[in-house]
Amino acid sequence: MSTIPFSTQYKRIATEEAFAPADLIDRYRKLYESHELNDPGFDSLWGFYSSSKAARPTFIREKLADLDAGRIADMDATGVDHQIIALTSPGVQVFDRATALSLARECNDVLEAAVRRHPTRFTGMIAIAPQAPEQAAAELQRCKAVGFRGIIINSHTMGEYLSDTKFWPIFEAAEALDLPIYLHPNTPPKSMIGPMVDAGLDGAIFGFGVETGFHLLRIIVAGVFDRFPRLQIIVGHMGEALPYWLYRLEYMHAAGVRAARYESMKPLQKKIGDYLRENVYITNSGVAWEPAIKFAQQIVGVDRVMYAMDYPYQYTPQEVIDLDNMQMDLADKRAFYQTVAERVFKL
Ligand code: 1DF
Ligand code: MN
Repeated sequence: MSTIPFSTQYKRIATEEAFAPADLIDRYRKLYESHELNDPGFDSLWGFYSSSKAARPTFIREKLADLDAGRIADMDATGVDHQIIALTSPGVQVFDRATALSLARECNDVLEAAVRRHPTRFTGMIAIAPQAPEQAAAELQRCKAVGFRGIIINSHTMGEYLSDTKFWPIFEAAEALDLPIYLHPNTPPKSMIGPMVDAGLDGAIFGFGVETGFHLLRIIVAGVFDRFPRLQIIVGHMGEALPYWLYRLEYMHAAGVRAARYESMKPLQKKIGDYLRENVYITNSGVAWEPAIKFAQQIVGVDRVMYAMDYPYQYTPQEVIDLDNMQMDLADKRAFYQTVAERVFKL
């Protein structure tokens, strides 16, 4: 039972909450032990979380697999009314096409059943295999029909980015089905991660943000939102720092385009900030920090910033108290915790 007197002036909807069936974690452990993937980021992340006996990874393994009483008790203890749940990173994006497709389907079935058991507490996002874009689009259709309200993609897929047009059938389907894509972090690919691992900076501490902010930027400068103007992408961790970069991004993008410096860098219909304000939602996953949240609200608007706990990776009850105590108008706080998510996920 909760001993914390949580504010009841709004619902708390947490939008980047993770799960993983125990057998997927087992597959991650075996994939790590096989050294077949040749991905130092995966080895660093799941070499640790799949088998470390330390308290935090043990807690996380147990909680990832729980889609019933334990998870709901933790939500009750932190005043979280509703979780938007997604398969943990890197999802099925580290397996061969056939395995990834069948695993995505299996994991989606597990999550769908949990949402059916706890419809007032859980909403699901769809795991897909970007390795097979056309089949992934079909899985979106199947899952939307049974109640899923978003899509999870864990950044790069074996070193490839969604800015590559071969992945655009996924964007086309997401736009047509009106399903937002949560572009969730992954560790950087082998081509980028080089000197991060030896410094311990490859994971959620920094590498995740570099990789995922970079990925969203690649999507923007490739013209994805000009081609799919109604597409909506959600990014966590305060927009993976892009709001803070925005002035420089716009200045240097315009300069690069004017000078025709890169063949690939074409003019865009809008400024980078316009895409952030029209096609991107930001969550505060991992960042329970008032100045950063207010800055994002100032840059993209109060109607584009949402709450996320990143359960079970950041199950820190004090953070809910800190966020409740932000010096912010009640209407804006309600937007942050509740009403933006209600609109985005059609709750
Ligand atoms: C971690 C953080 C792992 C996040 C995650 O999935 C994750 C972590 C494997 O702390 O290692 O989703 N996160 O979003 O901050
Ligand atoms: Mn996360």
